[in-house]
Amino acid sequence: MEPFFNKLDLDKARWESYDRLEERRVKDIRDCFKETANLSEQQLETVAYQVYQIDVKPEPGAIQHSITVIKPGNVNGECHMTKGHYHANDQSAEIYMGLKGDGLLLMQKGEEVRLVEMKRGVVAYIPPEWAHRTINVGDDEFVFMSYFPGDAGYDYQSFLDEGVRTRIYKTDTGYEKVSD
Ligand code: S6P
Ligand code: ZN
Repeated sequence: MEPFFNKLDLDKARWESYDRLEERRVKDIRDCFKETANLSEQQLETVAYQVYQIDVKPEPGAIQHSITVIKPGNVNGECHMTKGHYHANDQSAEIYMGLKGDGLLLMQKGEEVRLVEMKRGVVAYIPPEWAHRTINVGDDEFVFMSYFPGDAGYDYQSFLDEGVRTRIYKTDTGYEKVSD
């Protein structure tokens, strides 16, 4: 393949161009939240997050890179978050870099949980075999960039089946962690 580049607008925390935009609405990720009874149609249609993807072939040795934007908001108090996943190729690590806003990176491996506050400039390393999810705990959008192996893949079901050990709720002064 040919070398290529894309420009990152550091002020807007967005690519200037990208190949694909994936949007997930609350209705697409409702199983991630603890309490989902009585959600309005408007809330179900709300966009929780977007992934701006640069397409690279999903091959060993390649490096995928994308920008995720989590919109501010909550579902019955629980902050907007990504679905979260293990990598299907469980030997794949990943790097996240905070670009804008206030987020948390939650990593989980069996009973163990780690949380990293992902402000602008924080670079976090997700080792192989740790599930990972990001959460917007601020009042503005939370944006981060990810770099991961071409053949990492996604295993959403294992994380969903295992269940999350820590839930993050909005408070007047920030957020609180609740063990599940
Ligand atoms: C991919 C990487 C991110 C997420 C994105 C959305 O390995 O971790 O690009 O795909 O943040 O999260 P999720 O859990 O819906 O894929
Ligand atoms: Zn990942």
